[in-house]
Amino acid sequence: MFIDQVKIFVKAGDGGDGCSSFRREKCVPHGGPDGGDGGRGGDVIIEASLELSTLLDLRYQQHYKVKHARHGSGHGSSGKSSDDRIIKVPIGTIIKDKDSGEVLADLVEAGERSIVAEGGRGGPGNIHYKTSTNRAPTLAKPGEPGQERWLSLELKLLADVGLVGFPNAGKSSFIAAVTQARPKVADYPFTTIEPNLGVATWGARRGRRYHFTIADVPGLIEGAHEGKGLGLQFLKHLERTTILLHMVDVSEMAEGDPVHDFEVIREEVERYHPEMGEKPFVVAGTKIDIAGDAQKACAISNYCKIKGIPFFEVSSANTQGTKELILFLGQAVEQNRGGSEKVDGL
Ligand SMILES: Nc1nc2c(ncn2[C@@H]2O[C@H](COP(=O)(O)OP(=O)(O)OP(=O)(O)O)[C@@H](O)[C@H]2O)c(=O)[nH]1
Ligand SMILES: [Mg+2]
Repeated sequence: MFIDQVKIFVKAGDGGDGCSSFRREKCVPHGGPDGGDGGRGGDVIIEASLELSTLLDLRYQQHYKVKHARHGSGHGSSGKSSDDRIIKVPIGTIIKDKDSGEVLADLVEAGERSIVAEGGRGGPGNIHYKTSTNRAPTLAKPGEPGQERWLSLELKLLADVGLVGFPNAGKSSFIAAVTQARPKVADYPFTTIEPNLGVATWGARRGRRYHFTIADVPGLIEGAHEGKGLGLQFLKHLERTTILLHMVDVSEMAEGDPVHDFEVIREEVERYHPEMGEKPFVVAGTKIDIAGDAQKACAISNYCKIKGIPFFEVSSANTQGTKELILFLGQAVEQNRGGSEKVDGL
């Protein structure tokens, strides 16, 4: 199950109390204060991990508490600090304080961490309070409490290219053809019910390979921006993409008119959020291997030419046209990243 929103409660460890005690040894009268400090409470830390793709685990476990640190003791012994608690989340997780709504962190790289609740400091023992005028202080301080709060976590996938199109347009087949991802592909609508990510390798320069990530989300239908179908829930995963790839079925047996199909989806994207409408986009006519007399392909190709929209014909079945499209997308992504060197296609 793909879960992209959860609320969790975090409580860092309380600091241990400082100890008030006096050295007692044979033949050492008035041994002086020897109460040690309390240990430090462990932090609660959230870390982005490549191994996770959903926040599902956090749905099952909602409370994360770190143990109280140990108190200080005699003979100047400090209490043991409690261990930090590390919660792993997928890359692309945005952490907010639930009450204030403040964004605490947006974890965009593997291994990136954020301390979301700080452990309490240990209280000093009476060993620290000896002065020339007070040689036998009884004062020792309690440990500070660990921070606690409710957090809301939201996953917004990080991908360079987002696939949009009607159900059955061939989106998952495309990601399967050009990346290592192996999503389910079938000839019925809404085969994909959760996003898939894949990495496409498109270029090379001086021994370095160039990649970009593609997000395949469930198919859209008319009214998606209002929540029809699975659209709304998943369109947000395309918010952080650089470029959208509209996929339109141009096969002989496709039911719709390709230009109409494209316009419907385009409108859904634009109505979802103005920023999504401003993203650069490309159109791909899919299933070109079974396009028959290519009437549909010509219709959408001419339409794109008039509108000045980049257009590609592809087949995920025999990979016709996929190399050109991947090169185009790779160059667009690289340009967006600020790369200025010439990268050769593979
Ligand atoms: N011949 C041929 N069939 C294709 C091609 N691409 C996809 N198909 C077929 O079209 C059907 C739908 O493909 P999917 O990749 O599942 O389509 P989708 O857009 O991911 O569909 P949803 O997940 O339901 O939104 C499947 O039966 C595929 O085998 C292609 O390039 N050539
Ligand atoms: Mg699919």
